[in-house]
This record gives sequence, C-alpha cells and structure tokens, in this order.
Amino acid sequence: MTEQSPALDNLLTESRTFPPSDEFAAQANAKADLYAEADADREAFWAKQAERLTWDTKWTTVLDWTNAPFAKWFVGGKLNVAYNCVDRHVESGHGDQVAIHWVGEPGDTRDITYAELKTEVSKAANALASLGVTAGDVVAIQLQMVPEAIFAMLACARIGALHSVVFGGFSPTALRARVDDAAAKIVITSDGQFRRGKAAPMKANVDEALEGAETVEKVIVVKRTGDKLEGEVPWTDSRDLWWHELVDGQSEEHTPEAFDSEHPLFILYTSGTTGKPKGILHTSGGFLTQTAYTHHNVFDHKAGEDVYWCTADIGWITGHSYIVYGPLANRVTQVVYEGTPNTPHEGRHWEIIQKYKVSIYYTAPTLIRTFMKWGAEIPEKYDLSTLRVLGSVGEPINPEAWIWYRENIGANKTPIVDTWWQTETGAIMISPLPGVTAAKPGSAQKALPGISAKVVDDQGNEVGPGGGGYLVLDKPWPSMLRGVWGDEERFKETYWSRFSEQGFYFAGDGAKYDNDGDVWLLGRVDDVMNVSGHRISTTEVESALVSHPTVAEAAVVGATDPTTGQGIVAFVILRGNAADGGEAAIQELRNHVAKEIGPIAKPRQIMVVPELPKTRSGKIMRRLLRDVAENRQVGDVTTLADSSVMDLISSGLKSGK
Ligand code: 6R9
Repeated sequence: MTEQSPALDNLLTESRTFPPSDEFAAQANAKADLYAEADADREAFWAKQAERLTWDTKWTTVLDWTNAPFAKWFVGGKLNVAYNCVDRHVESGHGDQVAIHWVGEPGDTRDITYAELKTEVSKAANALASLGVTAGDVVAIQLQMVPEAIFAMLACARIGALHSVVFGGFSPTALRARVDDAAAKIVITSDGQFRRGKAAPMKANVDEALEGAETVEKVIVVKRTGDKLEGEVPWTDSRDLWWHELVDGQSEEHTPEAFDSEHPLFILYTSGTTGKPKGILHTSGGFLTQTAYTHHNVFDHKAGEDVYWCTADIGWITGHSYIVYGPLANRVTQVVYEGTPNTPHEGRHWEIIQKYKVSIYYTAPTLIRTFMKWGAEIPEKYDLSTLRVLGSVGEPINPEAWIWYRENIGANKTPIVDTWWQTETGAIMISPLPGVTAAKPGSAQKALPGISAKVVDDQGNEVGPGGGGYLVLDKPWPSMLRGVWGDEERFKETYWSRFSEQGFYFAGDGAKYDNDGDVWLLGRVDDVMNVSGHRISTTEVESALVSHPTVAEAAVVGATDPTTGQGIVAFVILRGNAADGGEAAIQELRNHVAKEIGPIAKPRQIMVVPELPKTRSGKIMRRLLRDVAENRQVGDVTTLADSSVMDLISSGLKSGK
C-alpha cells in the first residue's frame, strides 16, 4: 500500500461536515436524485447529458467499448466544438453577454462578448486555414493568459486542428520535445509576458526551442509586451508572423465544419513515471459533454447570472476543461486573469472578485495555503459577498486550508467542492455536489453521477469501509483519454495493465474509504510528485540533474511542503573530479534543472551525498530518502544492499558535507 505522509494522516481524523443550506439546495442545478438516475441507466444518462450540446448529426450509439481500452462515445455523431462554445450563444440571442472579463497583470482590461469572441475565433480560424492548417494538423501554443490563447485554441477546434498547449513556464528544451513528439506545424506564442511587474521574453525562448525543428512551418507571435520588453524580438522573416498582421485582416465569417464525435480535439502533455512526458489525447463529443455536465452541476453554474473564475493556467488541463471548453459550452461569463496573485499586491484576487462580482471561484490548495500565509486581514478588506460556490483542485486539500477557505473567503456559508480528476480523465470525476452533499473538509467524497470509482487492494478487490488502497475507475466515462500520442503500448501499460484482469483504469493515486464510504485521496503512488498542483516526475528531474557534467547520480523525492503540497528534494552524487558541492555548485544545479524543464521543476533543496540507498536489485529506495527530506527517523533499512548507506548519508548531512 501507499505510504502516507503525516500531513495526510491527520486529514483522516477530520469529522466535521457541512451540509448545504436549505436555500442553496433548493436552487441547486443538481439534486440528489441525479445519482439514482445515472445508476438506473448510465448510457441513457450520458445521452441526456450530451443533449446539452448542439449536434450537427446525432449519434447512433452512446458508447462503443468493444475495443477497450479505446473508447468511442456518441458514435456516429458530428459536431463542431467551437460552434458549441461560441456561435450558438450568439444565435440564441446572447451575443452581447460578456464571455470573458480579461484582466491584464499591469491593470489593462478587456471585456469580450460572445459576438466579439465569435469574430475573433472566426478570424483566427481563417488565419490558420490561410497558412494551410487543416483538420488533423497539430498547432503548438505557448502563451500566457491572454485572450489570444483562448481564441487560438477555439480556432484550432473550429477547423479540426489539434492544439498542444505548452505551459508558458516550460523551458525551450521541454517545448521542443513536445513540438517534435506531435510534429507541430505551427507554433503560437507572444513577444514577451508580464511577470511580477516585469516584461520577460517568450519569443526568444521559442526561437531557442525551434532551432532546427523541421516540422514547424510558421510561428505566430502575439504582441503583448511591445516596447516594455528590453532588447529586440528575434525574428525569422520567412517563418514568423505577427498575430495582429495575420489575423486582423481576415474575414469575420467562418463556417464551422462538423467533425466526428471522436475527432481529436487536443493533446496535452503530462508527466508520467518515466522521464518522457506523455501526450494525452482527448477527442470532441465526449470531452465536451462531460466538461459541460460537470461545470453545470459541480459549480452550480447559472448562465447569464453567475460570474465564474477558474484561476488555472491554460497550460494545464484545468485551464482546458474549466476555462475554455466546459464553461464556454455553458455560456459562462468568466474572469481570465493574466498575472500572479500578488502583483501588484496580495489582495489582487479579492479586488478582482469584488470588481466583477465573481460568484464561483475555483482554485488550488497551494494558493489557498499561500493566502493563509499572507493573512486573513487581506481578503477581509474586500467585498466577497457575491461568492456562492468555492472549488479546489490539483491535490488533496488539508482540512485546515479547507476551513480557512470557507471561513475567510466563503463567509462561513458557501459550499466547497473538492474536485478530484486528472489530465487523463479530462473532466471532474469525484466531487461533492454543492446542493446535495454534506461536505467533509479534506475528502473529495463521491464519484459524480454517471462516474464509477473504487478503492481496491493489490489484487483489485474493493476494500471495505475504513480500508485503503488504489483508486481505480471501473467504468468508461465520456471525457476519458483516448490514448497517449503515438504510443499505444504506453497507454495500455500505464493505465490498463495494473488491473488488466478486471479492466480497471489505474489512476496512480492512493485512496481510502472512511466509514461512510466517502473517498479520501492520499497522493500519488507512483514516482510522480505534485508541486503546487503540478505533476512532475522524479525521473524527469533526475535525468535533468544527471545531464549536468558534475553529477554522477541523482535521486529525487517529493517531500511534504506546507505551501506547495510537495517540494522537490534531490540527492546527488557528484563526479569524482567535480566541484566540492558548495553553495554555488548547488545553485548552478538548481538553475540547470530550471533550464532543462522549467522553473516549476527547480528542486527546493539539493543534498550532496556520498551514496544512494539501493535495494539488491539496484532500485533506489525513495522512501528512505523521503524520511531524510522530511526530517524523520529513517525507516526500515533491511532490504538495502548496504544498510550502512543511510548512516553515511545522515552523518554526511549533519556535518554539513
Ligand atoms: C486536474 C489535475 C492529477 C493529479 C491526480 C492527483 C492530484 C488532483 C485532486 C488531487 C486530491 C484532489 N489531484 N485533484 N488529489 N484531491 N481534488 O490536477 O490534473 O495535473 O493531471 O493532476 O493531481 O494526484 O492524480 P493533473
């Protein structure tokens, strides 16, 4: 079974519950009978959810699971995803409704109505088509949170091209690996981005990434920082185009073509247990159905009334599913914010909530803990009374943070939805329903209506109340991944081989039932760390470290961190002739990892050690290193090939070597 960290242990002793108020329950989108309805006939239930969308051709079969684990949902159906997120709202008379209240970091703002969104997306679609982009092509997007990022994604969807969004903080090396893996034809980026009040280059990094990249024909550059950016924007005349020059002159008319329900919508890379990120593939009809369904029910979203804000970045799945697709399909009015939460001051989020009267706010535990650190007196200064639903995603939320969130942001009354899901699941899977569930701080509680999840032991048998094991999904769901880009074997191996006999999807998370049968997520059981809600594999960081000339060997663990959930702690053995492991050398290694992967992967701490603890078969025992990283008594060392290694490590560290 999974090793529990102390922080998670105390989470299981939480016993308070918070039922919704009668008032909230009465007006809620989701009522308790949704569970029974879904249980009675799952496929009929999902067919009904798919009716939220506008289909060009209706499907003939709800689910084809004959070629498991490759699912097909709404087989034979045809739709255009961008039409569903944009045009149909204009056609139904809501063209003047604001789709996006965009807030730039320096304070500039832009309100974009659905009519304007339709124009922008149509022009961008025409622009891509003019460059020869057609259905099935891959467009890589590395952009900060500017409206063009959303226009670009929807423009791809509109013409049937796949987008592959690469988080803006990823290094040139990481971008290049993703561009090559998917053979991207176009890259969309910006000149620079505002970060904590400063303009930092983007295009220069993209150029570095694309040196010699053979598949890339054009690079489209959104002008964002302009003359605020120091130095020239590097430019290749034959390849580079300014977004405004390319897009502005395009026709505002674009007829969306209907694509098959299973037409690929996007690829999004995520860390797995090996060093190479996996391109998770999502398709159209099922993905949009489940993101729209969950956005409606989990956030209790009311079109035309609510103002919604999901603080994720579009570089992650949360941004795809809960900024772009689900919300826009549901005719949301939402805030999109470009910057960091403490620029120019630590009340920025609350100021934005007050200004736009945000009613639904969806963020990550790491940020909630940061807000806690900054102090409750900051949100106190703002009017947050419009908030009526709060959400959390990305990692287990500790009860303390949950309670703080409810008391200080939610006026002690808003329901909190702790939503468990993954890049691979595409949409929320386990979560309370805000008008139904008596919420328990720290638990994601129950699979949503239409979804089936179980906690099982090593043999795949469901554990009883109070029991712990692995989280599995035992029935296919509409927004499930359809594969790993270009690697069928890896798809089967990673997700479907662990419980192949039972045909369960293995999520990679440890979980536990409490005595009421509610699910508590306990963190990853594989070598994937969760830092501020971002998945980073230990192997990825290890290979970045050993690619540095001074490093002979490296082992990386995720150690419990009060703010970021986990922090990256690396143990390195330096080469014989290498530097002494002093401050400067360590700093260089940290920077090296940032350069190889991105600043989010920078180890919190690097310890130089003489040896690493290994089993007789040569496997690094990360459990023991985690003990050291978390300042605990080192656990059982009997399976080590050389049991004195841990003494060597501990004494070396104590003497500061
Ligand atoms: C949406 C997203 C997925 C991993 C997942 C799990 C962790 C996400 C959680 C949670 C406990 C929650 N995770 N939400 N753990 N409670 N509410 O975060 O996708 O970036 O792919 O990460 O995040 O470990 O397996 P992704």
